[in-house]
Amino acid sequence: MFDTVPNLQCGHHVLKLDVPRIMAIVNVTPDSFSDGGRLANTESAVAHALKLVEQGADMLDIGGESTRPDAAPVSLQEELDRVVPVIEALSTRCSVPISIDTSKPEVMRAAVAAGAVFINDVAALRHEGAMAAAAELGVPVCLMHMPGNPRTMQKEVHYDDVLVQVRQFLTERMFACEMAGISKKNLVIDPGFGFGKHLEHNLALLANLAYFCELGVPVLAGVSRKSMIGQITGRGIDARVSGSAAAAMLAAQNGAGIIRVHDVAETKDVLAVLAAVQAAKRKDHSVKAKPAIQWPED
Ligand code: YH5
Repeated sequence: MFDTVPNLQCGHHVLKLDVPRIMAIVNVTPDSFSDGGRLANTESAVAHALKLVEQGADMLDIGGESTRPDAAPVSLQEELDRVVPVIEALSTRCSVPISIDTSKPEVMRAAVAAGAVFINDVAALRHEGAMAAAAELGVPVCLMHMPGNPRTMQKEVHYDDVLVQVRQFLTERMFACEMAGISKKNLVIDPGFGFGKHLEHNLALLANLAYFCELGVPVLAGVSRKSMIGQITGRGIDARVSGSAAAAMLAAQNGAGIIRVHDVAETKDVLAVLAAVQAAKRKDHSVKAKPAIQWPED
């Protein structure tokens, strides 16, 4: 599909995917920034978002609902009250496209009216009315793989072949979008790291991310600070920056067009290192890497 460079038209912004782009996470949940009430919460979320743009974020992902299995569900009004003021404030003050992280059609509509130009839906438009809302709004959409819903997804995790099954799911959702009148040019796909997956599945997805690029739309990867990084490094959530940066580099190397992260400055650096090394890669030599230590039987 992409002979040249895939571009995502996000409102008046063009997100050029010639190099991997950084989507910065902005959680607008009461405990994420402050406990000083709604206005203080909005102001600190906006300040945090602007700082992430300064660090080099290529887009902002604004979310008002936690997707953790144990999180209390957030009412529609509460989610609107959290995200709409933040999007309104940012859309006039910031230079990068704003994504709304939601599964609710009403939130999609209000967010786009407030200035969001991208929909990030972990439920891949399966909620009632979400597909129609996205089609009507005409902005790009990220379809993520998640078996069941956030409360059930980690209950019975089993795949015969995680790559094949996740790709099958995403192919079906892409087809449903096409049927609803959403152009393939407006689609992004995401294997959904940590959503209904164990470590072995997350590793298989990261190692073989290029398998999803074959579907001909940009691939988004979100590994930042997730438990897979904790399981590999043995570190708690606040000490997963290096592990997350390494995983971001691997995702980019394996074809991700957009990387969803908390730590923008650190991710920017690892992607710069990757780009510099990739630019130096010689096309006329096929140099095979050898393991650092070779055992006698090798
Ligand atoms: C994603 O992968 N993830 S919310 C648990 C953590 C840390 C982070 C235990 N929304 C994705 O970020 N949207 C989320 O530590 C997403 N892709 C897309 N497209 C979960 C999250 C997180 C969960």
